[in-house]
Amino acid sequence: MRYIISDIHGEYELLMRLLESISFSEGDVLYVCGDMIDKGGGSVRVLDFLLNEPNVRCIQGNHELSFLNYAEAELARRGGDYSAAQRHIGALFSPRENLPLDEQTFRKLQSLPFFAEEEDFICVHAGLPLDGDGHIVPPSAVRVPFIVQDRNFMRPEVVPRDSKCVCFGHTPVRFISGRDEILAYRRNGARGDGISSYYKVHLDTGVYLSGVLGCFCADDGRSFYVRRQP
Ligand SMILES: [Mn+2]
Repeated sequence: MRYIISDIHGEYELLMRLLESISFSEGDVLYVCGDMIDKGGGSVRVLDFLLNEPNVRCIQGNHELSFLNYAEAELARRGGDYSAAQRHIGALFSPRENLPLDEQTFRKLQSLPFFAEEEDFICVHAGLPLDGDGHIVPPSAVRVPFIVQDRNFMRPEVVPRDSKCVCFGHTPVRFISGRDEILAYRRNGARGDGISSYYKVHLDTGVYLSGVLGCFCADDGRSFYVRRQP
């Protein structure tokens, strides 16, 4: 099965519990719509896991983009010597975690794309612009700041008229629906269960506010959640 998630924000334990709850295994693929890091206490472990797992496809969100801007400046200040910069780079994450981000994982993070596209869906972090006919502008033609920071695409009245579903996060769904649940916009007259039966899927359950982390199955349209234990 193909699963899609967004805005994990350093919640390593919740991510592990979520993958366990869906019995995530070799035959599955997980798509991650950015903002894997910051806020929660497990950013390094989240990156170590996601970027080194063969069946996980990640894209950058605004948090990865700004982390890399800072980290690349630290690196340049030390003549590109990663081991000299590593302590300063690690200090960007929660000090409680206190784990080094290894260079190989850092290089993988630097090379992450800003969108992932499949036959039936496109993943971006925040959104895509629509043209005058309500079709999405192809992600390869959209500027990076827009794709990771947009706040228009999340509005319920913005409905892309394309055959591919657009999956995104960035803004907690609760600010739209009042609920900490994935918001999937079903196509008028859609019959199937797969993701092509949806216009767009808003995935950010605002885990740092709600304690809820969820993912969406692109093949059967089901949502799965885990909750932080009190
Ligand atoms: Mn974001």
